Amino acid sequence: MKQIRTRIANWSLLGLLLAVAATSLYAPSASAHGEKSQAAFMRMRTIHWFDLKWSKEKVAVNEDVEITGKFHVFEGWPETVAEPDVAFLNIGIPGPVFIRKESYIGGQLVPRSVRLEIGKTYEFRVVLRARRPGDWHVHTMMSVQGGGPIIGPGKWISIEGGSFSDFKNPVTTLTGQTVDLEVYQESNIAFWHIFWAVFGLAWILYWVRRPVFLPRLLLVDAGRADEIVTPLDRKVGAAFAAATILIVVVAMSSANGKYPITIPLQAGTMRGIKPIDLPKPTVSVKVEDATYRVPGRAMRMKLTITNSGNSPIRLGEFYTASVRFLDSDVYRDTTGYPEDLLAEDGLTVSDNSPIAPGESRTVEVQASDAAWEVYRLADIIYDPDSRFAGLLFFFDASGTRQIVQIDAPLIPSFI
Ligand SMILES: [Cu+2]
Repeated sequence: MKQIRTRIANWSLLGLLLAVAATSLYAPSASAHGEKSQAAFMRMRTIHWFDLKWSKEKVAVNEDVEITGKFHVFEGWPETVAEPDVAFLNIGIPGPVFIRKESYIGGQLVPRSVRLEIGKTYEFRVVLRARRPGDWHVHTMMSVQGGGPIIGPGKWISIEGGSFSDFKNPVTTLTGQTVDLEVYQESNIAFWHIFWAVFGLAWILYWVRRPVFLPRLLLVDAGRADEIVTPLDRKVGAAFAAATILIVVVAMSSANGKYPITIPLQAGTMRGIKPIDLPKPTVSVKVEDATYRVPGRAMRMKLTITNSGNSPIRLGEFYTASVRFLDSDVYRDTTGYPEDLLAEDGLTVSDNSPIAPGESRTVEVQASDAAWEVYRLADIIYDPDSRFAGLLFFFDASGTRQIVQIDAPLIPSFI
């Protein structure tokens, strides 16, 4: 017996040590949080996030960060992802290290799910308030019912200054009272749960003062079950029952007295979210073919670009699945876009001289960066639908931008 016990103790100790070693000695810091492992074609063909801006990269506890931008719901939405009839503008962070103070789509506050329309472009804004010190990779994301999480680009934001315990979340109710949501009603919840736990415990303790199992079993077996429960026991039982009902009723009416105005949970999908009207581009692009090398970190496209506007234009950027490939001769990012997703000079165009109004030109475009591999867009080779989609950004001499969406099969090449 003693030997078995020591053995169990030894093995438990070993297990504990292994668990500690596995969690504390080896703790790699993750740099992407879910999106890499999702199917590449889904990331390319669902939501295109662009014009993202982060108001700050460093904040103190209780300070706000604002994330703004636009997203385009791609026309060729994949079959396996339910249409975004019920979608929720979320934020991808490891728990509430920030709290979401406000979030807007098209200027409308969106605390609930919304209905998005395929093919439309929307403007969004999220206000986050810093809560827990640390370096956090903050993603904008869209949760689509029946489809899953669609994760936007993630940016590192540091919360420095202040401590977790300084965090405050004041809210003024319509009854005129200002409360701190961080701690509001905490002691009330604790009180009632402990109260009822003790109440239940008291009931059990009342009975276990006397021998619990064997003597009672034998009495029942001998046909003398009635002797186990005495008249006093019955009175105590009735007292417990009456007290329970009394406390519930009194406490409920006192809660109603203290909080006379309460509302049910507010819920329901919001319809009629306003998209933005992007001017119809005066550039049209035809994807003649598109390929990528396996293995490799680049994709190539042959594009026929027709400029039907009235100023010469150049191609400045190709965006797909959060990765931005820029031609630094034409366009430079100033928004502090996440480094691992920004290929500052990742876009090479065989002839990127200005395309004159009325001119049509076929060019070879190469989008190349480690991000293609790091973010596993190269893994489209494993996908059941080898088609890509993205946005092209053209600029004229004055910097005016035009956005053209492209979408075509993406064919691997192995030699
Ligand atoms: Cu992340």
